[in-house]
Amino acid sequence: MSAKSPDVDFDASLAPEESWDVDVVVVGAGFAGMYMLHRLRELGYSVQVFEGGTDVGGTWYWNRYPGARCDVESLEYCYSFDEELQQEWEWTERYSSQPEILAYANHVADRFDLRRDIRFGTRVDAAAFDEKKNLWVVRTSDGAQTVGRFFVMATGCLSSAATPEISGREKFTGAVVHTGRWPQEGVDLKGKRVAVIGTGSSGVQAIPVIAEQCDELIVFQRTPQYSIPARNAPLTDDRQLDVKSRYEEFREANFAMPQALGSEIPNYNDSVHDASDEQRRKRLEGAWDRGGTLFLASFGDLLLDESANVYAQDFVREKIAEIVQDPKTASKLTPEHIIGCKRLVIDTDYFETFNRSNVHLVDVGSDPIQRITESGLSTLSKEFEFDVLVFATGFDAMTGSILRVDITGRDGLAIQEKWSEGPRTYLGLSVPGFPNMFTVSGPGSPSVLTNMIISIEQHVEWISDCIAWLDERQYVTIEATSEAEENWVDHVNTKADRTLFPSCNSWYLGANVPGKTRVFMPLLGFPGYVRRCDQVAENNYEGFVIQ
Ligand code: N01
Repeated sequence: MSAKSPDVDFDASLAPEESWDVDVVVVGAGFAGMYMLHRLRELGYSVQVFEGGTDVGGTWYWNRYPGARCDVESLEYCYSFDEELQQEWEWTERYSSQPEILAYANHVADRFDLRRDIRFGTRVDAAAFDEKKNLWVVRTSDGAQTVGRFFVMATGCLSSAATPEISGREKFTGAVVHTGRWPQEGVDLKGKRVAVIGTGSSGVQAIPVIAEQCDELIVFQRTPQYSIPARNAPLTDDRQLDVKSRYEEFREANFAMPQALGSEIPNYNDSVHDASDEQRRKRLEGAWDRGGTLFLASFGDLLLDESANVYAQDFVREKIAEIVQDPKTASKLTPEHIIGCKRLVIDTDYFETFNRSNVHLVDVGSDPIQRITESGLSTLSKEFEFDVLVFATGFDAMTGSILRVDITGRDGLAIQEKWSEGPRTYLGLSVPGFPNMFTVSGPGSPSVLTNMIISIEQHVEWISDCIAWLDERQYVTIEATSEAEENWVDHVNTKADRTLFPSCNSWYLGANVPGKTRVFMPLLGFPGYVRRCDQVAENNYEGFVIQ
């Protein structure tokens, strides 16, 4: 196996003999780290959480760009573990805005007194497993070292912002921001010429709001995007009271859904091929009018069969042509790829924004960006000038925030080496060679294909129950076997290969990061996954070596 990562300049033998600072070291104080801390504390464990930001919230702390909003409905995108918490918090809109979600995260931190065990403004740089003492030694950006029996990466799936290497970036004299690292103090766009590179979910949400704030907006689009109206609206008291009167039942129904959400939105299993033109149109129009990501649940085979998918593609293409007034702009905005294989985007007035006179669309798919200049950027054929450059270019998803920590397991094995051919886990929770380390919503788990908060809760509860189970029996280590990992990776791939998901360049596959191995990282299907995790625990953690 590989040698230790060259960046690790400390070694785990620095761990004091048979003593540790805390039971569990947790990395990240987003929704995963916060609940991990709370649950472990309830079980009587000592925990130290490290967080690079200055406060809680994780992805919602960093993604403060104009228009940032959740694409899961607010009554679902919140913790379910505490009945009083879910009753007392009042959501104001169908889909919550970033400020409201961040306020909720702060409320949770206050309510459960979480901050006293979180060291903010502190990144974990490295972590190494001491095989003799069975302890994790964790080194942080403040130069300190913390020793724990267990090590949990609660670092989020979309936390490592990706900025493309474009030559000349350092020459640009205006402001440069990334949507995933938006400054806390905001960016004054009034009277400015703004450029946005990227039209994924972040770009699609930001563009309409930026267009209203700035003088002139240039959108540099490499791949056109399918987007469905969100139909965001104020949340009525009636709806909120209704759900709160039966929250448990509402949650149970959502847990049973493939994505752990949307139980009250029609999900159909029939084939689009069996519907008449009129039926098809009616169903898709209904989903378009209702809004939201479950547009693709209008028929059972839209994500399984390319010839079925075409109906949904054509439907959205027609909508774009209806909304966008200038036919040339409409044509540039019209996607050709399979709908849904890149994550489906939901928007508020995205296509409508291109009817504004201060918004210009540049197709950098056909006329690629060459370099950034002092005053803007140049494509192959043209120069553009602007004052603010916004990168809405996404994330090194699912693995980026794990791989940027120098994690060293048994025999000096570095996680970067272990995952050099793509991430490999057992259950998305555990990696052979890295005993007593867990990943919350790691690659190989349903994570980004579900309501993340619900997936996080399931992982946190599984991990904390596992730690308690080990301690009750006085076991010291747990480690996934290579055989279990092999079977699990096959299982994840087999499920993905039955669908259209692997058929285009998406961040699900790591295709957005140059040089990243192309592997479909999340697992499809929440209920089956939960059953499997429960079964593993019931069978005394089968697939793991326990000592
Ligand atoms: O990132 P993305 P995102 N030159 O990777 C383009 C979640 N999220 O931050 O498609 C020019 O989707 C790239 O072009 P292409 C959600 O899960 C949720 O928008 O690679 N363009 C693409 O257009 C989402 O899926 C919400 O050709 C370049 C864009 O940048 C995930 O986060 C809101 C380029 C990146 O799109 C990521 O979304 C926001 C280059 N060199 C985010 N490099 C909610 O609604 C990249 N691009 C909850």
